[in-house]
Amino acid sequence: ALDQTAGAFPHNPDKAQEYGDAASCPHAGHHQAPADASVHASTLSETNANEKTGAPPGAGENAVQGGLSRVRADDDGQPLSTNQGVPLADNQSSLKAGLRGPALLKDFILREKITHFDHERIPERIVHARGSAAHGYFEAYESLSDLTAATPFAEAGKRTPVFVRFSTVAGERGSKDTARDVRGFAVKFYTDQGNWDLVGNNIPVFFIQDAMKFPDLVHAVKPEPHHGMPQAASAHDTFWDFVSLMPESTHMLMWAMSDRAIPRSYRMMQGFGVHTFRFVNAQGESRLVKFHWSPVAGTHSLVWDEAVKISGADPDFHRRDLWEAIEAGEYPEWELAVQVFTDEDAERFSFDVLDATKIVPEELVPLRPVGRLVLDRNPDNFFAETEQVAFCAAHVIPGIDFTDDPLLAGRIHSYVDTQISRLGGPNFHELPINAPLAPVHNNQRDGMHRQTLNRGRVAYEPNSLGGGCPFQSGKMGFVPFPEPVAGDTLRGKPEKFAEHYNQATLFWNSQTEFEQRHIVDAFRFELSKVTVPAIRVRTVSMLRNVDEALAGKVAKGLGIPLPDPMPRALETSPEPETTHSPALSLTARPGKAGVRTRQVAILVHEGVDGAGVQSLAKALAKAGAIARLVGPRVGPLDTGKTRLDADASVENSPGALFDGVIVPDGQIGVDRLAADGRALEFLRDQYRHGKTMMAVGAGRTLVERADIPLANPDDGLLLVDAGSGADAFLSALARHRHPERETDPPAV
Ligand code: HDD
Repeated sequence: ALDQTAGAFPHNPDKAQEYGDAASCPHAGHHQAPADASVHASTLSETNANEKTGAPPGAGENAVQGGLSRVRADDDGQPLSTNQGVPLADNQSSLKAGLRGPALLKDFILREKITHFDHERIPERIVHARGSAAHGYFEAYESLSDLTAATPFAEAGKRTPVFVRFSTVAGERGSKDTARDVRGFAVKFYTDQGNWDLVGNNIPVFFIQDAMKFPDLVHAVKPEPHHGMPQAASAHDTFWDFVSLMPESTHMLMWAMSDRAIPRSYRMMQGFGVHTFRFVNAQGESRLVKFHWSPVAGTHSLVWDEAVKISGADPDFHRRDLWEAIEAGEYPEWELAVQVFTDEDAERFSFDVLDATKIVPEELVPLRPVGRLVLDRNPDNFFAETEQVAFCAAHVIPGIDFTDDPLLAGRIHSYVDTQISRLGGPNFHELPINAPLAPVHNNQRDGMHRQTLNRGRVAYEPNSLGGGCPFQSGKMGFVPFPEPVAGDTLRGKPEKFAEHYNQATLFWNSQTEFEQRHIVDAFRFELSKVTVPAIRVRTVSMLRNVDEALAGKVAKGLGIPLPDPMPRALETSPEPETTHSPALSLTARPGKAGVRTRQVAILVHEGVDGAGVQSLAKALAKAGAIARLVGPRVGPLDTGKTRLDADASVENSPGALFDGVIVPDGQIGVDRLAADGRALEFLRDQYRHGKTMMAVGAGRTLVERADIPLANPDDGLLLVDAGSGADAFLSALARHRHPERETDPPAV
């Protein structure tokens, strides 16, 4: 029998295991081979083993395994060859009859190269096409074996390798990172009992309650089918037409119109499993569970004007940020917390936990931290890993089970199905990035692109010719939670699913003033892009059921009278347990990273105080912030005694890309900067976006020239004397943003 005691499970004390010997063979006790393996497993060619075929796999070993090392390729010091390994003499010219003559059909080298190139693209994901990923590990804080048999939670300190992909939803593969959109947060755990994929989002609820509506939702938000516009945007008629006819989307719309939908970084957003899942322990007892990832760096967002400008200045803003942080050793980290409750608790809630448009407020069920996720390695190859990774909501392991959430039900089907066309067949699980580290043994065979060389004559079960292998593991395997089922076969929804507004109101009530302002602005912006007036009116009528002030402000912003509230499905709504949940505000989640990895521009020109710039840059670096010298152009600048090397320019790196700015002292340099409209625009954007700004000595002139009001400077606008200010700047920067200076319309 398999040894299932917690301590006997192999650990993954670090990610190196992914490539090491430990990963290339099954762990002792995880597979029981037939008593005499040679009788059943050997083939006639065994004795002819050579370098290519290798030694026969050891007892119970799976050929697909071996981590990623077996497929890594390095070309260092190697000659060019064809795909058949034939050395290439000349990679410059096609084969011709005479130097000016026709190219020849027999040029198999040219044809192989072009043919491969012609097929280098695969279909992009129908949703979540644009994304970025990284490797890392999950580490459990403590054993959760009383709650779940899921092996990543087996004991304190246990590490499970993971691959995590973040994404936008609506945009195509090459679209901008900073679109207003939900972000995917998909985690593949390579556990020692198989792969578990927690395929979540950065928003804890969803637009719809039933998978039946998913294709409609996606068709509505994607570019409109007649002209293919707009790209990566929900601000258009079809999206708002659909959601305003689907009041169940109201709660999600509140989140999607909040700053949550424009995160500052993938490293600075929460993640949620969204659905209610089940934990099942070794005794078969079950609790309901919700999964929450919280970033150690805090949950931070952009503001809309900034997101728009970043999308022009650096469409790869989030991809670059994730990549650079990991390369710099600033490993992004999240804490996993669970909300655990019983079926009886769930019965009592005013909402249905099977309804993915609802959260379980933290006031009802507190969060219990259970482990941490660390991303510490960038992929070697974007296509082979980030593009070919196949997440699947159906991938669960013993200890984790589904609930009857009707949105989840559709997902359990959809993901494998979509990979079959996206990745070209049923063997996508053999791609190195998808292959589990746990052994795979079954009688599934053949199909497109099959890698495994299944040995022996037996491909069925039961069998006697293979010694009965591979065999069922009974209770040691995945046993579904025996949830009782009752009821007629019908299409419909449970009663509590009909309440659509309580939690939208809860979200609105829990936002601070500036967050509410941003929500109003986002509705106004999005609906202003809608061309059919009736759709605007319908949306505002829906918002009247959330909050009168919200609806009033949006109506005013659109220049329309307040319509009647949309009729509710329920005459009397159930009383919500809570009407205010502070945890729903971004301001409740500052994180612990302070200024680490924050990007600060120091504007430089010939004639600024070079020594002052250097000492500020040093102080920033010491605190873990990243100082960039932004000049009129890149390259060395003479500042008198010191020479500064500008690594960015006001042309290639405008103000929206930075978390803060410093204008150094030195009148001559500052005057030169003031003559450059881009430097003034840089400061205006920094001001408008609520960034931390500091002017040292004569640097003040530049701020004045940019028409930034200095009469009552807020905490994020510092005017200091030469040689001071570094500490004040750093503590203002740690506040992320200074929304108190915002006005509508912006003053600057
Ligand atoms: Fe989905 C991809 C998350 C509802 C069908 N989904 C996809 C990805 C994420 C999510 C993060 C990208 C995975 C990656 O990085 O490769 N999806 C969600 C969440 C949902 C949700 C949190 C609601 C709670 N999805 C949902 C429904 C369906 C799908 C209801 C279909 C019935 N999702 C898919 C898909 C995708 C996908 C079509 C596209 C590419 C892929 O799967 O691999 O199967």
